[in-house]
Amino acid sequence: MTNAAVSSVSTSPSTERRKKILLVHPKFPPSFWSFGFIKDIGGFKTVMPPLGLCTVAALTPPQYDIELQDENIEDLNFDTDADIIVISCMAIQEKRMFEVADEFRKRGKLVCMGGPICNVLPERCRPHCDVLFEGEGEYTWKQFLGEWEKGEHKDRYVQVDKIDMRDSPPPRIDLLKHRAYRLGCIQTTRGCPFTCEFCDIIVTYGRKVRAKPIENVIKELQAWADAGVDFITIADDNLVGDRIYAKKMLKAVGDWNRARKVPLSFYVEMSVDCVKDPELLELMRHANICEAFLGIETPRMSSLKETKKMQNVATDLATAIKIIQSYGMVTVAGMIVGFDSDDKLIFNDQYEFLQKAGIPIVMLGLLQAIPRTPLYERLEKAGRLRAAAQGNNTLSFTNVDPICMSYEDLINGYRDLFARLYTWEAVGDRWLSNVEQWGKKAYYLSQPGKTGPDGKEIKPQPRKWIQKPLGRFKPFLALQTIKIFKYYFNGNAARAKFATRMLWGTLKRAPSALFQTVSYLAYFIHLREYADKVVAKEYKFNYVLDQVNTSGNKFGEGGSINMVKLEKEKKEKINVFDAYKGAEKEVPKEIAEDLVATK
Ligand code: B12
Ligand code: SF4
Repeated sequence: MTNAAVSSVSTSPSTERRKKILLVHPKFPPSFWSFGFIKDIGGFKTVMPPLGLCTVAALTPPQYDIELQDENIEDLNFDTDADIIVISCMAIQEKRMFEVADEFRKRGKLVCMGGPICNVLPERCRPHCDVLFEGEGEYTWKQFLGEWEKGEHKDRYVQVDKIDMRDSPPPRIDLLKHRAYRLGCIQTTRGCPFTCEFCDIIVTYGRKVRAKPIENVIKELQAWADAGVDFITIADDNLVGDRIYAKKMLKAVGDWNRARKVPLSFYVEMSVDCVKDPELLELMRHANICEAFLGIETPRMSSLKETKKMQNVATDLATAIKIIQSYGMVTVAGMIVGFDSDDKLIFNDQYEFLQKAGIPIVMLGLLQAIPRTPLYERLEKAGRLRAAAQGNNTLSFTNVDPICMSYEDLINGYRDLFARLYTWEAVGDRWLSNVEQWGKKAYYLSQPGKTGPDGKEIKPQPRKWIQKPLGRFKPFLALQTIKIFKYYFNGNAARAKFATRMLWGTLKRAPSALFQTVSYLAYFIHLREYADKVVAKEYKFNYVLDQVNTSGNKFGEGGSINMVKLEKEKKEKINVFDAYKGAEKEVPKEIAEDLVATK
């Protein structure tokens, strides 16, 4: 562990009473993922709990009292008797985070900041906090508390070396008001072996995949199940970054889950190269993974090569999607426009690809240069950063100067494509195409020579849809269905036509998935409203850099510890095989070949 201290600060802690720590999660602005437009229908206040804060709570020794306030579910109480305030969030919450921090500091509170925003924009956080934490908190938080107790803590702690995941305790989910959240959340691994140029994950969490012991994963799942939660996000950066671990973990999770009366259903994020491993896909089906976010980015090979997403270059993307869907999953695509190779034709290319692949949910973003990433460094050197970075890449704004078209053409093209993708007709086509892969009419995608877990070649027939995506029956679901139908059948002909087509189309293709379609009808209300009310609007981001240290660059970014450079300095060559260190003998021939192809 390497910690960089900037200066010592002496604040004597109170010794009389039990000390208290208040953990604060600031409010999200409306976003693609906020589900802000359907909170009423869904009966939740926000999508997911702040796992980082629950982890910090679990790292805190028992002699402290802890309270967690999530502003996404309740108003914050600034008049607290807490000794320490911890604020953690993503860059998208930046504005609110700083307001909240300033308010607590006005009241004389010691404010600590950590989380994804501090990992990439520490210079901007600096003026708003007393103690700044960069990187994973498993070691630095305990170090800080020990030093604070003695009145000699520092004002900055940086975790450079990656932590051992065995030292990451089960998050304190007992602090949460579970009913206010749509989903629970666990993390089984951190890091990803790939090399995508724009990605901050490999900067913060590294390219060597580190995993939690599988027995801890099951314990965490049991805790969520005991809390009455049915839907879980596996918040791994790439579920299949280490396929050997992923298989063992999914087998254990599947066995545990299928033994339950009503299995939990899972949402995951993973790279499409998983398609080359049918055993892995079969285990995902067994575990009851019902939705998968896939980082596809673009159908254009030149853009994929430019951004070093080699695992996608080596994959037939449209076919890969159909195969993944046939294992019972709804697919979500992460797509990006604005690569250097993107000209004005990219908007139509993206549309054609997404409709052909039939990916119902598309998170279409603009290429953004996140500080500390290799992309940021390249563009900074080339003088192509046009503004300060901000945390939401699904707004009509980017900090990158494009090459093959003007900035205005890029923004307008992005907006038009977003709107086009979320017309009722386009959504209906993509949804039914996905559902088709669960039904009898699924056109079989053979994988010649590929064998299933039983060692036999996979037979050319559709897989039965065995997913259980809906959780336990709750009376609230009936009310929810009424609200969804009210939205679609309230006299608006286009909506009614869409909903009828979705329901009837599902009945024809995979009748057992009918209620799955009903629940996604709610999802599409949010996405359609987001397209109309947020993306379609002009977005201006004029960042005021008052008090920010701009010695690194004029945007107050990147001048601090640069993890990419540090990693390079270590001269430790990282390659995609690193995830398999110590288990080389277990790497099946076909995975090894695939990894060579994606290096
Ligand atoms: C699950 C997840 C989501 C969930 C929501 C999670 C939530 N709480 O609401 C969903 C899918 C909805 C989501 C959405 C988005 N997400 Co998201 N998400 C994640 C993911 C995969 C896991 C988050 C998590 O639970 N991590 C596990 C916890 C334990 O990690 P952690 O919070 O970072 O905490 C650790 C350290 O940061 C540190 N720490 C944190 N706080 C503190 C405080 C102190 C005092 C200390 C000492 C340490 C410390 O210690 C912890 C343990 O090591 C991360 C990737 C990742 N690996 O984290 C992306 C990530 C956080 N998301 C990201 C983004 C960009 C988004 C979106 C803005 C995308 C978009 N364009 O809409 C949206 C915004 C959300 C919204 N509601 O509007 C980025 C954030 C980039 C940044 N630097 O800000 C990440 C890093 C992924 C990425 N690289 O692209 N996301
Ligand atoms: S596959 Fe995903 S997590 Fe891995 S480097 Fe690429 S963008 Fe980052």
